Amino acid sequence: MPQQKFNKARFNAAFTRQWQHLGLSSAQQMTPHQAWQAVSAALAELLAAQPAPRPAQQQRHVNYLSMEFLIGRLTGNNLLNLGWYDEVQAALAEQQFDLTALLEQEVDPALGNGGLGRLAACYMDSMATVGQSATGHGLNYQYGLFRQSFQAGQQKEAPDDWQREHYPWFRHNAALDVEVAMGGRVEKQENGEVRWQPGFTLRGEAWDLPVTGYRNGVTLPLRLWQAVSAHPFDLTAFNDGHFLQAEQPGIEAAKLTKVLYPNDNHQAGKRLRLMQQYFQCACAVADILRRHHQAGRSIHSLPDFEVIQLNDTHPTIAIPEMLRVLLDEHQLGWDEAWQITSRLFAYTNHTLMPEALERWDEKLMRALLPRHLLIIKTINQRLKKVVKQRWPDDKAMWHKLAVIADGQVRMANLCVVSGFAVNGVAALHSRLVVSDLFPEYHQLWPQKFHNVTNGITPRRWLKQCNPALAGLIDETLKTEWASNLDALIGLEPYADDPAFRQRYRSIKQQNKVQLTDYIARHTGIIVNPAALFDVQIKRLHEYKRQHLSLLHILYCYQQLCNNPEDVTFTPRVFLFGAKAAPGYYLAKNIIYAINRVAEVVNNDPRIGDRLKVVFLPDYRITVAEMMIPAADLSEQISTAGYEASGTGNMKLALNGALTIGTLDGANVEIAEQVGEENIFIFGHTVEEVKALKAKGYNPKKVRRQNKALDDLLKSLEKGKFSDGDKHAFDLMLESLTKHGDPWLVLADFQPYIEAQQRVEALWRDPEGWTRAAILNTARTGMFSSDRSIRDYQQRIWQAPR
Ligand code: GL7
Repeated sequence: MPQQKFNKARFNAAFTRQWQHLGLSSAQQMTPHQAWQAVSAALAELLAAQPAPRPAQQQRHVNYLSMEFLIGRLTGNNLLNLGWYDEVQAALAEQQFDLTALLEQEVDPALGNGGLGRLAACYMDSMATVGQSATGHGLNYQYGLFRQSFQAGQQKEAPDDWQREHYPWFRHNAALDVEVAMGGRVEKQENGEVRWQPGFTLRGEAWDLPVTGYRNGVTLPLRLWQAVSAHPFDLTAFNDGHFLQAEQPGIEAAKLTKVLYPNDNHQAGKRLRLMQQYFQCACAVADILRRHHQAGRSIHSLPDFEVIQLNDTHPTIAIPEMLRVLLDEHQLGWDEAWQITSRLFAYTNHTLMPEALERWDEKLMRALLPRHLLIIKTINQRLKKVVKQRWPDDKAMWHKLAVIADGQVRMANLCVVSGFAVNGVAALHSRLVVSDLFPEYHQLWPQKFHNVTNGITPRRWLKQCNPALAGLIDETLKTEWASNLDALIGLEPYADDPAFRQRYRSIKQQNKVQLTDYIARHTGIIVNPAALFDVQIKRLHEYKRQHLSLLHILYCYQQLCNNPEDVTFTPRVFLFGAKAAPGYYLAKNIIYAINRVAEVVNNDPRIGDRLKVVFLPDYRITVAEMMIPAADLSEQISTAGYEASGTGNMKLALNGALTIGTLDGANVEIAEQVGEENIFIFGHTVEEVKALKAKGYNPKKVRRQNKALDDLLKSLEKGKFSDGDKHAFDLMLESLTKHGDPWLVLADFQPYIEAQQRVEALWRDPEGWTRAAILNTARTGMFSSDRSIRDYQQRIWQAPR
């Protein structure tokens, strides 16, 4: 489809209507925020004319189900994708508005926690860009991920009311509203059939955001479902005089999509969360079937036209919901319904960590979704036959593979058993999904298992966030690389061109100066933009090991304290951005420790600007967009085997930060791409981690044998960074020593320090460093999410034959 041309007259007319609606007599009377809204609403109106693509021959429509879409600010991104930025800027300048300043008015829609939610957003962008017919289905949370601030070094959380009701990009289409039932019980009828008598119903409203493809005229809907009461006012209760109760259902319904659960890689197991999951799935399934019926197609052909991609197990309940509709509403027999369902669903696994693999209490599920539980039981009984046939008399095996066991419903098992495809998110991770998580399922159905390595959209994560570098690439390659990231390989020869290196380096420098200003404004800390910017940005989690970096900071500090005149010391700024789940106390203790150490280091007059530690508060997409282009070093230091992929690692490498990392997740593939001389790999491998644990890992012994490490830990234990408080960092320190150091922080300490010394050696050679940085940009084209989407198309989404 050709990209619509920007129509200035239509834009101006739409913009004018916006301020007229406000009852103003001129555009200039708007506040900056109102002006941003007016621009966005005017653009949304122009976009509404852009049609969604039809599926190509043999292409299925993709329904991407995710409880999180961490989209970030939309207005600037849509302008860039449409190619209208300059024209809109000029049109607004005629009315004395500065577009760049207006775009700063937008609050991030933070409808996700971290990597998993951001991945869903990148995939929407790429599906639109490659012209894949698709709908994203998520939830329209009133409160996104909490806002973070620090008080005396401790994380404080505040609600994130992002004002969804005034968000100008939304379109509510009342024709798409659906009713969702929950609770109640199932009754056996005389003919033996079961009937679900739900306890209450809600209404789901479809709020669509437009996802624009890159200059191809495509817009896809990101459909965020919002719960409202189906029967806002109970008249009988009102007439009975129960005034307050009369409004009760409305209050309950609105609660449902009030807030995003702030956990990342961890299941909370709350009733309201299960309600959210089911609500989203029921809305999505109804919507998919509505479209299918409207196209005049038979229910049996559903999997020929539609595929449902489950982003983790959070939307698994869509599987029994689909079966329920087919069985109870379409009156199909089990085999027919199963035949349809089992060709529809594909599941992406994003983690191996047991605490993140969802299990729902059977009792809770019975209370909320009694009919669905019965359906899951039927799936389980049928599975039992298959397992018994393959492994006769092996009770342990059945216990392992069952969908329901020990009073719990195992959602990942349900996905593998009922879906036609399962994929991991990086090569190493997909291998571990087969070998460690589902080896027996793999024996039963090897053809179901795939890998699709994650990706990132080069539009937001290079073109938009790093315009200077994007400009240099444009000028050098003279080709459209933003929708063909493999073209970056054309930069390779320039790594040896001193003039190009000079320009590349000065762009990085400018980006660092900009970040330096931001840091000063938001934290008051003055950092030296010539220092090495060492960046770790991701959720705060023990397995990601921000505390390993903290030990390195202490190591550097010690070095300087011992030898304040050391002229060979590499000046560094350690930059962190991370939120901890509010109930994850150990993670919050790590934040506190970093902040307290920062306080001491940053204010030590002997140190000056050679060492600074900055924890930027409220890390979110907008902050990432500023930090990534300014990073020199990318910290990807998780315990091997635990970071399924990572995507920040890709964004940083693409923008010319060198990675220091373990052989974990997509780091492995980044190393393959950029070459081992352009990355700093260290630490125990997956096999070594397993072997060490098997033989009995003793962190105390590691500590005893490493004096420097012992000294650093002692300085924390003795209160050197906490005004003498010896217990300030107990949670963190006890995990490292008393509780066996489950993430092998101490085991990887020495290799990490040595890798950091290799970093410093290269940093002392600016030409060599820049060369490596350029090669990182040139060789990370495969991490475009366009490539990931094409992999999904070829490996998973093909219409069944
Ligand atoms: C995650 C993984 O931890 C992360 O490594 C991966 O990049 C991301 C997207 O696939 O998914 N899994 C998970 O549960 N969360 C993630 O970010 C929250």
